[in-house]
Amino acid sequence: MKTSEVMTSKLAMELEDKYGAHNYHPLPVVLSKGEGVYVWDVDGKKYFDFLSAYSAVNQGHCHPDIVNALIDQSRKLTLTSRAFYNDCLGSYEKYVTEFFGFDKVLPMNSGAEAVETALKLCRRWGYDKKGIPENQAKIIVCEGNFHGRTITIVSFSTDPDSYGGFGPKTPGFITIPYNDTNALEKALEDSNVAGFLVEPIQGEAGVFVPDDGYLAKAYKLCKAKNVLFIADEVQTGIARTGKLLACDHENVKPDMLILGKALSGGTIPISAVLANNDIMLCIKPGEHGSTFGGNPLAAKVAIAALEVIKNEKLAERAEKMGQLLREELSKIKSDMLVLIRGKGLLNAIIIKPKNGVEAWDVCLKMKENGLLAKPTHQHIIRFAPPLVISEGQIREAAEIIKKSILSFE
Ligand code: IF1
Repeated sequence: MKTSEVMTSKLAMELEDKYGAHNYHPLPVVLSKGEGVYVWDVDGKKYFDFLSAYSAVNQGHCHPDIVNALIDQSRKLTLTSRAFYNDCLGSYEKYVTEFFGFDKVLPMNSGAEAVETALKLCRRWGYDKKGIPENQAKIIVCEGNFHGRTITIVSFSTDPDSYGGFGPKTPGFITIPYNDTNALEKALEDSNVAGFLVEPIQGEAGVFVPDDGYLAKAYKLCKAKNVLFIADEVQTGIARTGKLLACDHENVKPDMLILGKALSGGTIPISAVLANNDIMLCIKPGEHGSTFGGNPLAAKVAIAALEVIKNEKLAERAEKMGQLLREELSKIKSDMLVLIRGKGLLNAIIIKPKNGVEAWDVCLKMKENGLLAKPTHQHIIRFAPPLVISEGQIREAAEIIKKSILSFE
């Protein structure tokens, strides 16, 4: 492509189709700019971003404080590898462990890498500290889970689109129904269980909010059987659900906390596993790591991203704006809108198909009207705007959602 060629929507989609793997089915919109709660397409049309890159952009697109931290550090030192020390990582490790209240952090890059790290840590703790016989450790996971796309993670997925055609599966996982403490209690009878990996709210499953008390009961059952409670807060964490962590709604302090996405404010991939010494020190030098894990650039960006969460009180804002959004959506009178659910600013609606119109068509109509969202599974539309959204913007966005749904009446 000649550099002078204008990037039109048509050209952008053609290039991706011709030269990119077909592992996604994006909504037909080509974005070129983001700021706060808004994104713009290549033709200059402005949209509310109601997906926030699946909760990676909690602080709003291109937040100036985070971008400035990125620019400043990128002019000094971006990557040393962990073969050497650098002058940023230690301060970040102190900052983030104090921010979330753990002894130590193991810095990684993608959410899936952090989940894999937690699984390795859990198994190693099971052998070294719980005395599980070698290669017998089991980890309990929930039906409807989404923890990433690696072979081990999809091995314990219950979604054929995730695991189909990628066998053989990694062994050592027990699957139980989500939001079912009786099933968990039964599974915990197995003395070789080392951990329970759970999303405090199942995002991909369609913003499935468990019953009040589920997390606290599950945690208690795990402690009674000396099993690690591992919270995957890659999507629910960092203020998204109206508290710093979704576990905070039930005052549950997980044994291992997995973070990603908004840990960088959506600038570069940054993830982490936090735990106390008795777990974290089970992994010895040379037994785990990654080229970019804990790089100086990520260290500075992550501090800036968390400072924004704290200074702009984004958890409190998510709580308030989420309530307002659900209130506004509940005023929409349409038999297509059958359910609204969520916590903070992690919400979803369920669309009942009507005259062949499905959630995808509603998303296309919302796009036309200036709001971007995408269905998860066939009939569920997730609404997760950046947490910096204002009351006026919530009302304006709700109007767009209402107008779009009623256009099919
Ligand atoms: C995609 C879903 C959401 C996650 C939880 C770990 C990860 C994710 C709870 C892995 C990632 C992303 C992946 C992204 C779309 C998005 C997603 F639709 F795929 F399922 F949010 F619900 N734990 N979720 O939600 O983190 O390796 O992606 O950094 O397109 O696959 P990652």
